[in-house]
Amino acid sequence: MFKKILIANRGEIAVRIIRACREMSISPVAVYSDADRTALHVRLADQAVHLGAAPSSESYLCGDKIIAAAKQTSAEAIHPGYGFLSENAAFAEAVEQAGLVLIGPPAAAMKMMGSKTSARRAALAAGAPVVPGTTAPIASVEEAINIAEEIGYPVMLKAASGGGGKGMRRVGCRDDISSAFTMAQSEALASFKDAAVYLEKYIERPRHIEIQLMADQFGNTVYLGERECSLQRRHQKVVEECPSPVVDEELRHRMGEAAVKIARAAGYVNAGTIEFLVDSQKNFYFLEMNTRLQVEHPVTEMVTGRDLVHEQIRVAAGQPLSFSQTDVWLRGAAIECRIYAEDPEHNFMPSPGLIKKIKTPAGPGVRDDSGVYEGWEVPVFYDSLLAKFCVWAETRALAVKRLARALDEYEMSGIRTTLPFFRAIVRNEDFQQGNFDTGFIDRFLQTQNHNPAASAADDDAMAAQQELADLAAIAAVLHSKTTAQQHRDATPQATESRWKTYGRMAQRRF
Ligand code: MV4
Repeated sequence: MFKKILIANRGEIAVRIIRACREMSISPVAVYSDADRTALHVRLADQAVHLGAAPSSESYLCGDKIIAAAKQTSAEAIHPGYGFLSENAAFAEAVEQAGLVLIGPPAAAMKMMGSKTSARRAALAAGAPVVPGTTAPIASVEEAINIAEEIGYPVMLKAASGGGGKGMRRVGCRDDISSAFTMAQSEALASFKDAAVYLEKYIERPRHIEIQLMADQFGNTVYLGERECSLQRRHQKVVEECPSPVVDEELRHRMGEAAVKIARAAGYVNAGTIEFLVDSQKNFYFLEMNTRLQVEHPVTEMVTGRDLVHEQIRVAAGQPLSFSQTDVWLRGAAIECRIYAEDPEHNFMPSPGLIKKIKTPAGPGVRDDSGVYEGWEVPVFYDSLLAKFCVWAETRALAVKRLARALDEYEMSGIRTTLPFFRAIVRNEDFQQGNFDTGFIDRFLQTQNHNPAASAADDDAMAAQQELADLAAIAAVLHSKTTAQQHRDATPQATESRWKTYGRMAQRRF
């Protein structure tokens, strides 16, 4: 087993991996940027190596600096977490070249799944159900029209190098395909430096359900149930759960077997996730594979009782998985809320700053994977995920009750967070019934009296802000000031008071 592991990440996931290291008597090494000198992951590690300036391009994305830090500290392995370099095949190869172990899949599997068209080919070759469409990029508008006629409208144009919703265009009829094709191509080029787009049949109001996999180097590939990830806002997950309210034993078995076949076809080792779209008739279709540990892995851990990070480390060290398929069963239900430093009253604008106070819920069945502490200033440079708050209970209905109770205990002040938004979601009857699809959050926000005109203006502003990533510090401040004013001008009073009601309800009780 490894004696020392370098964690090439920050925030809550770095803390999560440090905890696994401690439990396995492995010494954890942190890395950090200028903005993270006092971050929680740095405080908790045995050693910490400074990488560079605050922007990720100067720090957490610098593969060579990270490999040098591992060598310098005599770490034998690198855990990349999620995001940053976690799905970068060139980094995986460089780690191996340096004589170190990457705690993740082989570079070849990362490459195969990184291209959506080659992932679709792999899934088809494995005999898994795949969304009908092409397995190669589309060369011309004529070709797009011919294929769309064949599979039937509506269709979806997607970036071959994409994922996560960028460069994606729904096309309802033949008249719209030419301009959609041009726009999808230029968006794909701008976002992924690759203009290639392909075509899929559009699945109406799908649910997003994914299968968690673990594979070792001895050919054991095991599925650990599914996660329901349909609750997303702008292609970002906000609530995830295990199991899915719509998946029964039989469907779980079929989806699990399909996922294992795809992983085997890819020569997959370590933790991975197969994403499926599930339609209203419960047909499931392969969408893409994520070749990393995922943000929402804790709900799977709570329901299977398995520690995925322990298993990742074991497998990377050349040991077999500690369990087989027959050892995996699901008990109870777990739900996760992603607590972001964002203001739900103002279209989820980033809200970095000093955390004045934190009170974390406790009691039966709760887990808080946090990367922050009271008195720390949340930097503007990175994803604003502060903590993943999870509950477990014997049934989904009890987990929902427990979530409502625990969210009311949670206090975080000084910055705006998504906590009030979750307090509202958990009181929604359709959520309580498990009755939702990928369009639920948008519809929910509309019923909360959200002002569409104002939010469109915010969206444009947000896109502009992304391009100015290096000026984020200045942009975010100017931005929130101006849009806050816009909102005061444009938003009906009812919206704000609704959110505040949930906040006050929580505060009165404690
Ligand atoms: C789709 C789809 C419908 N049909 N593909 C969005 C993110 C990307 N990973 C895939 N996405 C979708 N692909 C076909 N053929 C609908 C979505 C989609 C979606 C998927 C999962 C979770 C939330 C979503 C929200 C809007 C659209």
